[in-house]
Amino acid sequence: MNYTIGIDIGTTGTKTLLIDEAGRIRASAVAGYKLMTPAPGWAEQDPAWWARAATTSVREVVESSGVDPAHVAGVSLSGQMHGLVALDAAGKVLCPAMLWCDQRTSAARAWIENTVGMDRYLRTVLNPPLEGFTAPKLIWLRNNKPGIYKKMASFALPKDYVRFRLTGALCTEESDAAGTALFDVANAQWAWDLMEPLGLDSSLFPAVRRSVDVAGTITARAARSTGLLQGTPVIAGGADNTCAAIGAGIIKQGRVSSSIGSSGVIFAHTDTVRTDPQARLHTFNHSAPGKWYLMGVMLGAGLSLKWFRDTFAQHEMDVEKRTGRDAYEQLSRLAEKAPPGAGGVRFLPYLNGERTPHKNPHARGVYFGISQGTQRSHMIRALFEGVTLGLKDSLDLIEDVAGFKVKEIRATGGGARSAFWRQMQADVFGRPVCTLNHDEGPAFGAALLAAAGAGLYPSITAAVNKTVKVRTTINPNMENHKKYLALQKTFRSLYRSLEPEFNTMEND
Ligand code: XUL
Repeated sequence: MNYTIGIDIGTTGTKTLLIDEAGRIRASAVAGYKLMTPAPGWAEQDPAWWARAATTSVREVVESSGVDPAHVAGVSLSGQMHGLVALDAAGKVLCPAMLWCDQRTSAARAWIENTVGMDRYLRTVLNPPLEGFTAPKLIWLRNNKPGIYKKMASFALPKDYVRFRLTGALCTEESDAAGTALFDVANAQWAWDLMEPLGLDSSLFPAVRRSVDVAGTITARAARSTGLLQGTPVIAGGADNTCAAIGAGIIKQGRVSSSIGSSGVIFAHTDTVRTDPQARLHTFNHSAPGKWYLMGVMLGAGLSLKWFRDTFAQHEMDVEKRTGRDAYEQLSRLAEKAPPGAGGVRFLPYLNGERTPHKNPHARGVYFGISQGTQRSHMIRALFEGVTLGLKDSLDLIEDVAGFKVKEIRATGGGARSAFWRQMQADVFGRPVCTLNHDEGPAFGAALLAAAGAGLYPSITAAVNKTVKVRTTINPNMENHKKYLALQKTFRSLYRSLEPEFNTMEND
């Protein structure tokens, strides 16, 4: 029997899976790390934490599975997108990595848009240089840390940095390169014609592979720290969203997933390049070679719930400590007690600004409609509803742009574990919501890329067809759906009314 390993470099931790060639999970390990927010809107991590988390978790799965390392056919990685790891000529990290949820780069974004012109930019990159993307981070670094920028010889995306540490070879691959917003998405190459106007040296940009390509092999040093054999192939891998999509079987036009983790994502596979004329959706390269996807991203999905738990749910957290009963589970039980519509309370889930559909880093969270009769259960339900309505905004846009009607949605991520939230998704979307035989997130997709890349399967499609199956289908309650359609109107008009306030608030 052959085995593969998938490593997902997430925002709150790294998850590693060891699977057999039939897709069965033999071992899994998680290693957490913190998120640094040294200033409002900043989000940073030390890339060394990722590398350490990857090596310790790989060692753990190799040891706990009892699998002979000689039978590990390949390793691959997935990771949080858009991060910037600045490296010097010797491959040393020059400063903490700026992450996807870092919002400090508004001035750099505006500079890029004015310098190149949005029409020209969108023609090649197909996506605007949003605050969280890598492009404005590079410009921010040049403007604000010129000493570091001068020493920078190349940059890496988070999982590419970890692969570099495992193999000694630095490269990226199409799905993560697309998220830099410096990539020619239709032609799958760096957007070379934009480098000159932006003053970016082409030598900074690493080689681009396909997700299924062998990108290097485990070095002697990495072999010592992970327990793998030196020479084990390391397959390029993909962005966390494409790997999650692969794990959910989204490798065919018409298939769509909703993923609720820290961020919330609606992901639709497309066989051809499709773009939203207003660039509210992202158009990026899939990890399935030669394919693309449309994606709507909300920045504060699970994060909104985490904020509520950490700020207002001390009681539930105490109960969790005493009894082991998950605080989130307790909160969703409480939300269930309130009726759809949450007694008139509305929640706008824009704690860290929003990408889809508003592209506005200045948007903020809002509770609206609180009355004397409002109870805690209403507040919590309103939060679940606000996040789910935010995802519906992306779903509606995707249907418009992709030109097909979404028949069912595959639910993934932490949010899919709650039966209450799955039913709410079905009711808000007005479509059946499915769960899958695996819900291991991007690490599973990365392990499948390793299987395809190492030749255990002829293609990633074959690997997915063999290992990913729909397990359950939840049908929408159409009565509730009607209510949610009405609610969606207020949800949208509230944002529109408040937009001017959001945009000036920061100056107060
Ligand atoms: C996608 C995005 C997030 C991160 C989180 O554009 O920014 O989903 O990849 O891991």
